[in-house]
Amino acid sequence: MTERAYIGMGSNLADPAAQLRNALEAMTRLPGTRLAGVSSFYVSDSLLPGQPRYTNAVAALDTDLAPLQLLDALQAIELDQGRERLERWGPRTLDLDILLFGEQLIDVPRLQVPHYHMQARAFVLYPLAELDADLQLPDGRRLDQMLAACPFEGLERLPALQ
Ligand code: ROI
Repeated sequence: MTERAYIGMGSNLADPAAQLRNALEAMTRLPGTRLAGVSSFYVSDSLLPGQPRYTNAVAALDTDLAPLQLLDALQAIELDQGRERLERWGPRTLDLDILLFGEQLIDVPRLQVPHYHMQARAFVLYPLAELDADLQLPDGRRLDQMLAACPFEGLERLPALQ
């Protein structure tokens, strides 16, 4: 069965926008998967002080992969782009998070969907809303209500690529 998954993307090292573009290219090559949409790129300060600024975006994938297969594939792309897990929450060349996977609620040690922190993160919610402003989460929360509680403040939307 094909499911619509939303992927949160982030980078704050080694030309972040290029990291995101490479990751999008890599996601188009995933088996049984179609890249259905990409948000604008947004730049914001790190939630942790002392790190370089992040570039973030959200991608929509239509995929026949199972959730953990998709997670494996995304982690392989992270590793391929030089991600080293040196410290939790540390700066990273590429972070790919499954935010939503169809209507599924997933809670296993490797994967929690909807993604835990998405409701508080403007750099996730605003790009997600570009792709589907009417989105309702499988736990009943509505994206427009989450946005109303999460100021745009501090986000800088980059102009679209030509
Ligand atoms: N801050 C921003 N702006 N974007 C991120 O993707 C991001 N990721 C993180 C922490 C360090 C929490 N801060 C972030 O993991």
